[in-house]
Amino acid sequence: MMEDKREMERLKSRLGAESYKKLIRIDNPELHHFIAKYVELCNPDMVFVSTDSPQDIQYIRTEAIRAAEEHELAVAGHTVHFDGYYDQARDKSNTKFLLPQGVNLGTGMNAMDREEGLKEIHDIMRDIMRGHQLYVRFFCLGPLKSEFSITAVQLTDSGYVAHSEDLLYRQGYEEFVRLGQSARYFKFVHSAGELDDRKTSMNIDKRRIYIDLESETVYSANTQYGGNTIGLKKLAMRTAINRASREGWLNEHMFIMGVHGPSNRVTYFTGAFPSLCGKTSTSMLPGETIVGDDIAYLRQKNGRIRAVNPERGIFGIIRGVNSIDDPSIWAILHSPGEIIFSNVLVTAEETPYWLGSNEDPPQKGINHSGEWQHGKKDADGNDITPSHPNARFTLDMHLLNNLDPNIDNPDGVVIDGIIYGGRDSDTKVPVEQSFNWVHGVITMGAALESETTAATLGKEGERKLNPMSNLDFLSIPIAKYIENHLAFGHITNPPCIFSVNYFLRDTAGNFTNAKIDKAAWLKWMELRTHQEVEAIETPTGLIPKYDDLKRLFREVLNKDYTREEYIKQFTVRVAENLAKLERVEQFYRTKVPDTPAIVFTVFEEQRQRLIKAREEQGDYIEPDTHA
Ligand code: SPV
Ligand code: MN
Repeated sequence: MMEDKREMERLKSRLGAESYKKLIRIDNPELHHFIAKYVELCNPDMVFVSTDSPQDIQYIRTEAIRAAEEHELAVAGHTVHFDGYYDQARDKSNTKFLLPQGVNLGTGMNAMDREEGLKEIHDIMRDIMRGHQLYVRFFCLGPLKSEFSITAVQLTDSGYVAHSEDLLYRQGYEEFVRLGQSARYFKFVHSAGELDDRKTSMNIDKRRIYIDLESETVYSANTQYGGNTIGLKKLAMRTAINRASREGWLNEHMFIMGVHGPSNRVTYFTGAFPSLCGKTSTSMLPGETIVGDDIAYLRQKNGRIRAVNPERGIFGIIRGVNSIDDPSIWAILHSPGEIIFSNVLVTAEETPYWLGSNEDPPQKGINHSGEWQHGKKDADGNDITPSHPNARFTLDMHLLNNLDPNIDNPDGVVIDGIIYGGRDSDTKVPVEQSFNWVHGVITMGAALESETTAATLGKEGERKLNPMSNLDFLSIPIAKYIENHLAFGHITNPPCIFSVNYFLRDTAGNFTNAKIDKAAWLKWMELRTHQEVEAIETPTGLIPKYDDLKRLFREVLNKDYTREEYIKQFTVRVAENLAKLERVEQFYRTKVPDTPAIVFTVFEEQRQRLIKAREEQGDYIEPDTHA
């Protein structure tokens, strides 16, 4: 691409000598043009190009505070940020793919005509940064100098977004300099838009998140909530899933963790869980090591699957973090270090308080609704909770003491186990292994259901199908996505696939497990990947033997695990499993054109196994009685 001289002159005058010099160290005319285009369109008062130097990083953090998008708290390094009262979560209805004529992602995908969408978002973004400073930042999704990784440029007029990304992503300026014109980067343009006196986005009616797959560019306007604005998180998921599908790898909504087995062996697992189903807390279990809590890039290499975490930080749900269930994360959240709290309550002592913490709830403070006191109601007459249920903490994982040493390994880690988990009160046993890759992909991944919680809009306890917990982010048709998964296992050593369910209840409605029991399930799965424990074959998969769990509960949790608990938890509930099959199959038959035929074959085989078992043993089959 020829550099347009006049455009570059204009850009130089907008950026100022120093930022301009930083930018042109990157030899990439297309990138220069992209930045010039959005500086002219969005028209910020100032532009700051960051090279990731300590001074530049410090500048962004200071500016976020100076512009009152963040406020300092009592503990050194802690700040708080508030999103607007109606801007507290991912806005699914205004998040759309811009698709050219003739491209269709299938039912359930929110999409619109590309030309129309580009015009609309460019109209919305004209002069949108007037009065603001624009930050230009470069990142690398995944370890530096790795074939997994993707470079990305973020334009944002929010110091909070630019600062959050600093904690969550690997610095990429030098990577852009190194790659020059060969960089194949994602582009993100974000503006919080006009701000009110609390520095939150005002024009929520013009909130838009538009994804242009063709140019791998995402536009986000009139919003601040991280899931809508932090380009490298859920916005990059959309562009990366599409790119991955074209290139033959997978981008999953999965944690990556090292499970520590006998004799210092470390076995790596990924795990996909919908929001609020225990994903972060599993990846942070004491005694194990974390590579990532949210997103994984997976590639086949020499007959194995390897994975990297495109992120390096955590944007985690803070609700429910307490000193008893999560002592390590609790300690970090109360120690000096760089942490951004969002949408928590700030007390008179300038400390954060959140729902489900085991401190006494304050009677007043400042929260996402402004000045708050106990009993405050919103415009619709609803009680305002002290902190928002989706309040978050943002930190760099290097603050954790259980960070896995392979976090920055450019070759990733070898994955031996994949876990699918959902919130399921009445059907699936707490842990189960699939018979093989195809059975696991289809009956555990593609059939992943989860019950909605109070934290999401809509009726509580309603079951929703969420294939691989990735449905919200798919940028390819569901059938194609399932096909890609099936093909991905065609290697010498595919990982074992497991399902877990931390939420199974007994007939009286009580949970059959303690939260922390997942520590034992993980150790069992670790042993299974090395074929070091036997399993019992049931119609739906392979479950643990009592004696193995008894030993593991003693070793891992110092708990006495009774045969009664085991039977309650691992009894196969035939009718419920048949009903689940029915629901899931119905979904694929009616909503997913071109579902691979094997999906229905595998469902049918499972159904026949369940029916046969019921004829022989009844509706509830205790674990020790399988034929
Ligand atoms: C999730 O909801 O799955 C998250 C937070 O990880 S968000 O960034 O909003 O997607
Ligand atoms: Mn997530």
